[in-house]
Parts: sequence; C-alpha cells; structure tokens
Amino acid sequence: MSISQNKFINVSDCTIIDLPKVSDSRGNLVFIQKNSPINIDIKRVYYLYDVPSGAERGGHAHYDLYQVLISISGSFTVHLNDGFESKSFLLNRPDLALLIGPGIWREITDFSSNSICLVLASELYCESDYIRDFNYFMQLRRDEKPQN
Ligand code: T46
Repeated sequence: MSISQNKFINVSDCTIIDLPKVSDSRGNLVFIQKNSPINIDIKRVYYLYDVPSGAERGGHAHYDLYQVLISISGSFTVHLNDGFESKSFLLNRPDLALLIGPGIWREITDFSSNSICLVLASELYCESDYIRDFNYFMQLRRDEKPQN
C-alpha cells in the first residue's frame, strides 16, 4: 500500500448520501447497487454490532481506503477530523450513508443498544493502510500545507 498523501480528502468532502428507499404497507426497502448512489467500487463489507455502552470504535485514519457507514439499526455518532477541520455526524436512519475517504481521522461513539454499523469498503482489509498514531496523522496532514 503506497503512502499517497495526494489522495487525502477533507472533512467537507465527507458527505451524507440519501439512499433510495422503497416504502409500502409492508415496510421499507433500501438498496445500493453498482455506482448508485455510492460511487465507490465495493470490495469488502463488514459490520459492527453488540458494541457495549460507552465503547468507542475507530481512532485511526486510512491512506487509501474509502468507506461508507450506514446505521442499519439504532444510532451512533461519527466524529471526523482532517487535521484542520472536524465535524460530527449522527447516523440514526438506515436510509442515510456517510462517505469517508483517505486522510480522515474517525472516531465512532455513542452506540445505542442494538445498533449495527454497516460498512462498505473500497479495498480488502490491509493493516498497512491504517494510520493509528494521531500525532503522526496530524503531522502528515499539516505537512501538506505550506508553513507560515
Ligand atoms: C473503520 C471503522 C468504522 C479484520 O480482520 N478485517 C476487517 O475488515 C476489519 C475492518 C478489521 N479486522 C480486524 C482488525 C482488528 O484486529 O478486526 C479487529 C478490529 O479492527 P479495528 O480495531 O480496526 O475496528 P474498528 O471498529 O475500530 O474500526 C473499523 C475499521 O477498521 C475502520 O476502518 O473506519 O471500523
């Protein structure tokens, strides 16, 4: 996995995507299909569940990975930081997706009971794609911009 800071995105690029929902008297159906409405090539799917009250997930960034997070049950909060700007998103509906890309530090907190965080990922699992040291992450991001 290459160290490709030029791929890094900003918090403002991490957007909420409305997923198409079909509703009728039997309930709701949400669907995601190739390039619609999520424009990443999905190579991996995983989910977080049975997260104990007060537990936090994440606490890292990625060099290359794009991911989409969906709360398919319950709710949780995703805190994003690009080294300059930070923003938090409450995910509490199965028809909302949050796109996160390379160079974004993420922490996930406030999991409700019975919450499930579904993640669609653009790459296979690769430990060397992780940036797990926050100080190193900040250095990487701040080195991108000219110092005054
Ligand atoms: C992210 C948040 C939302 C695997 O073996 N395969 C996998 O696909 C993943 C994601 C993890 N693992 C192993 C690696 C660790 O030994 O599972 C263990 C826990 O992984 P981690 O501590 O990275 O889990 P989270 O919930 O803190 O973070 C995960 C993703 O790693 C991360 O990219 O954005 O979910």
